[in-house]
Amino acid sequence: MKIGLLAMSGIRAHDPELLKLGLTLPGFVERSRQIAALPSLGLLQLASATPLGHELEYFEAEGDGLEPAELADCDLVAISTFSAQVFEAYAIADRLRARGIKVAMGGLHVSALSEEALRHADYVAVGEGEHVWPRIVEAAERGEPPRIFRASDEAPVEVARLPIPRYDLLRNRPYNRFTVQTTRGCPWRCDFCASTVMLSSRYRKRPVADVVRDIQAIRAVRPDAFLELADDNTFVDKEWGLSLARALEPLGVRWFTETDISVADDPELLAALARSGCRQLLIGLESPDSGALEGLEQHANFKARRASSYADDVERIQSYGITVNACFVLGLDHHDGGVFESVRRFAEDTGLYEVQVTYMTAFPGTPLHARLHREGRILEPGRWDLCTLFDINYQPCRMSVEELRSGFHDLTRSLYTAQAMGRRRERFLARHRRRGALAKS
Ligand code: B12
Repeated sequence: MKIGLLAMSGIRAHDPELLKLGLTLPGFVERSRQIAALPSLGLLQLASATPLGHELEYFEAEGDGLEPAELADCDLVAISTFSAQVFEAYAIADRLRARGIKVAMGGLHVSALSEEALRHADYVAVGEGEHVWPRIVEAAERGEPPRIFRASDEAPVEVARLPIPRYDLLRNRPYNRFTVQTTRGCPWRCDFCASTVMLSSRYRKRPVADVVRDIQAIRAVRPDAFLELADDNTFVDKEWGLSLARALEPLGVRWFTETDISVADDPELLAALARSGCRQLLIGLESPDSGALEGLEQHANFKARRASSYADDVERIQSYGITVNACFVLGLDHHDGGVFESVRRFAEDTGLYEVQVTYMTAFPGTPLHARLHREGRILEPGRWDLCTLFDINYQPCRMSVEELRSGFHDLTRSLYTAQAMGRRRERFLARHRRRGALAKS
């Protein structure tokens, strides 16, 4: 069969005022442009798990939600879904099926809402795809009727034995940033998290040698690639993190990842990360004050417990020359109108190199969605296209929707001006220089 792998890339947001703001604010646009250009690792991973004897091709959906015309030659098309683009994905699937092409869907959104997806796809995968995908390919070959395939019905996916994602399928495409996965899952249980904890509850690390092998495969396609680790929380195990950093150091790569604030506790790891080419750590602080974080992480109240040292932790990480991209979630249940100023002040006072603000978002399948739904606070149920992190689809507790929106717009305006960014970056550089001088003396 000819199998098409269809990625839905790009960034989604609907709020017209925010979009207009985004066009004029350099910081906002800079990061969006960079990350919009990432290929789908999930599909490349499936490609490497495809039974032999099939022809594979990687496609990107067009910016306007249309499918490339070449998909018409495929017998089976695999589509990877996030909530924000799922209606575009369903529309593409409907059109492909009308032409007699079989469609398989997987990914975070349809893993949470498989019955919904089965109205649009022949085969729907729930959970990690490596073991269900070969079954789907066989089902398509045999022309079997539509059904749901669950990872939980197969042997668990051993991350210690993942084959190299088929980065080679991207050879003729203009990507310069690539994703590599080093861990899956996260030990924490933040009520809003719609990331890989939705696919498997266990936290798993890959062998460092396999990560290096995957990076070599990327460099065979693009020697100067910038690497983004597609992890939720890379440095839960500091010892393993140290071995990863040491293995990356001789490769001379530049890279970025997501982790939690406890990375600040380990100076040896921070020094090794700096030497290994780690340019930035994205860390979900969520709110500058512990009160608003109470109960948000449901396993050990991790974030509320750490909040009092957030500022020192950020300073320490950045002093190693590693920039922090701190993420704040606006509109948590304890947030009132004062939160915008406290985020602005935190960013300014700590000299955060990068800051990301998003709205609290109820993704399907999360504890947050279940709770807001129970409380009748979802404004337009089923509007998954609003799950962009930049659109509001719930009734906040201590603000009106309008207060949340206008406070967010004002905060965006003040955080991403060239002056504000310049001040934060200057502070980061000064702190880093000071540390360098101390180290020399
Ligand atoms: C890289 C990334 C992106 C890239 C995606 C590139 C691409 N073309 O796919 C870019 C930068 C474009 C992106 C954009 C967005 N993203 Co993003 N992104 C990520 C990130 C960091 C890693 C995803 C990843 O590569 N995972 C690793 C792979 C191996 O896992 P996977 O994709 O889940 O695939 C496995 C299974 O799901 C399954 N599978 C997947 N697809 C299929 C298909 C079939 C047929 C089968 C059988 C199986 C299968 O098998 C795979 C292997 O096990 C995650 C956060 C994280 N740390 O996970 C956020 C994340 C996925 N993004 C998120 C969001 C919200 C967005 C945006 C909406 C942001 C915005 N406002 O624009 C947009 C959505 C744009 C869009 N097109 O839909 C959310 C999604 C939540 C949700 N449930 O929908 C996440 C979880 C982050 C978060 N804040 O919680 N993102």
